[in-house]
Amino acid sequence: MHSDAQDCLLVVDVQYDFMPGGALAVPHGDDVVSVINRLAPAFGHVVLTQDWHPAGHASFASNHPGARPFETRTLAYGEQVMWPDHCVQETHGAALHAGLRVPHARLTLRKGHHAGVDSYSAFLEADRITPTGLAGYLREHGVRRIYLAGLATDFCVAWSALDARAAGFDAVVIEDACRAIDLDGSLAAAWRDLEAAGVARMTCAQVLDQRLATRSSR
Ligand code: VGL
Ligand code: ZN
Repeated sequence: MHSDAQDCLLVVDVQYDFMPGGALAVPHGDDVVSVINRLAPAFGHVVLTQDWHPAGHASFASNHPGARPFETRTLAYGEQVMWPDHCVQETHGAALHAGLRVPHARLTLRKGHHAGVDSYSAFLEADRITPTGLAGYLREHGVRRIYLAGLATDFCVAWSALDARAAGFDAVVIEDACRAIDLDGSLAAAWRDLEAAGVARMTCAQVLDQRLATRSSR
């Protein structure tokens, strides 16, 4: 028996630095805001994530002599894309988009706060060892299925969905509620990995139809 209380909408990194004109702009990143605003009222449980880096963060090209943005370097924990400085703690770029209408969001989980380790995933940092605590939080609330929306499809959304599956949750990526960076084929690779991991892919309309149908049959 599945109940609405077992579902959670995870809204990933809807922050100004990922919007057009931002420090790490995702093409059409601002389009997700209205889609998420349509989805959110259909969920009783909403969690937001916020990329939240200290100024000296290891994922910033500016902190590695000679590194150019978007190239890959090998750090202590493995491969790391060198990003432009973005989502620095307490800057405007790190703020959540003011157009988001999710008053009932219960938790804003900040990630990427350890200076030496990135965290695309909302569950596990890039060292693949350090948990964020989100899996425990969701389990304690009885959540079994996670719907994902936000930015960017091929980085933080995909890694979060894959780690959700690995942690034993069902996961659904709402494709039109996300936008991608698409670096060297990363978007196609992400969809391949998601499908292989058993992550479902739905549209906003499908999710809303499904949830209306479940509610009216109860
Ligand atoms: C993200 C790159 C670096 C994301 C965050 O939210 O997808 N991508 N930091
Ligand atoms: Zn980041």
